[in-house]
Amino acid sequence: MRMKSPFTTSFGTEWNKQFILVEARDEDGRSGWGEAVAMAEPLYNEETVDTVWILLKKHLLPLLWQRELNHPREVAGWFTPIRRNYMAKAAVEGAIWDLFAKEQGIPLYRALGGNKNAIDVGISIGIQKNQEELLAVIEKYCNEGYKRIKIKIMPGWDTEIIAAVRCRFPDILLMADANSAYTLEDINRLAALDRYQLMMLEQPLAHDDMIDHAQLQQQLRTPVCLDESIHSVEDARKAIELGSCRIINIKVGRVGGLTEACRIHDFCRSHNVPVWCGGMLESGIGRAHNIAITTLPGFTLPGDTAASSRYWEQDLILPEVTVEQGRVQVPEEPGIGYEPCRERIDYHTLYSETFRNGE
Ligand code: OSB
Ligand code: MG
Repeated sequence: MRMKSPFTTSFGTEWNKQFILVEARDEDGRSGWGEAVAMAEPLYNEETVDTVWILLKKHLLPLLWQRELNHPREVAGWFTPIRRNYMAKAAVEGAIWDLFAKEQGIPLYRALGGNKNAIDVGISIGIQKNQEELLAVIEKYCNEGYKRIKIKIMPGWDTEIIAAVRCRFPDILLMADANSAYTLEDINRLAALDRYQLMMLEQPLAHDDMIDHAQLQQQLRTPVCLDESIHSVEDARKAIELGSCRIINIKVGRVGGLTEACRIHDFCRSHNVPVWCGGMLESGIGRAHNIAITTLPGFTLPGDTAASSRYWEQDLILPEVTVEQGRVQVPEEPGIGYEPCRERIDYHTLYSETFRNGE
């Protein structure tokens, strides 16, 4: 799916989003849907659209056929012997969670233990051509009501940009995401950001690091938030114990699914660490899952779940996700609560394959 505008981060630019959807069907003809958020290139993490396909076909789906499934929470355990490949696991598990909620006749957010009828959302803004364009884009999204502005930073697009944004918008909730573009050698440059009242600085250091982040956090007043470094509740525990961050970004795909996302939420909540839901430029299907998980009470900070129209001319779900005054209403229909549109999905589908229990 072509995005309305390119999205640039410290690791690259995304124009055409390629992704895999998983549809889980039961004997009664109901469907549950999941989205694999891995990108075409292994730049955010090591997974790609191609690796997800192989994992699904050769390793994950065969595990599902081996036992009788009673509850979606069992799936994560069955997948545990398979190392990493979190986004592939999450896509299958998400489809099963949606199907389960539909079979129970309850919204997915209720099945997960959520309790909000609306969620606060912010927006993530990619690196722009120049400062003026960034300021214009921020103004537009502030006017649309988004509750928090996140800007992407990298060496050469950081201190001066943040200073300019802060000068122009003194009161907005503002944060910056570096997607691992810095090292501890940049510590003075990063510490200089303390004067701009950022809500947090997201994943400044290496994608797989917690040690250097702990050292950085010790020297920053600004809270560090980990994104790429967190794949499990064990990772969250270690990060909190080490002091590597004060906030955690939970992405359902990055942690292997909704069950693990709930566990991380529970752990952080009991340790008074605020969490929020990140995004991966999802279609409406992944977006619906993000909305559901954000209804858990520990998601106290606005996430990156923006409106469908921020990304797509036409999303894959009906109705599309809309944002009013920085809030998304949580649907009460069973499952993800948005209807995947077969016609639109078929239009974009390059390849599909059906796998049946027993084959
Ligand atoms: O680091 O949060 C990130 C998009 C792609 C890959 C990584 C990230 C992002 C975003 C965009 O920040 C979030 C969204 O609007 O979906
Ligand atoms: Mg991030």
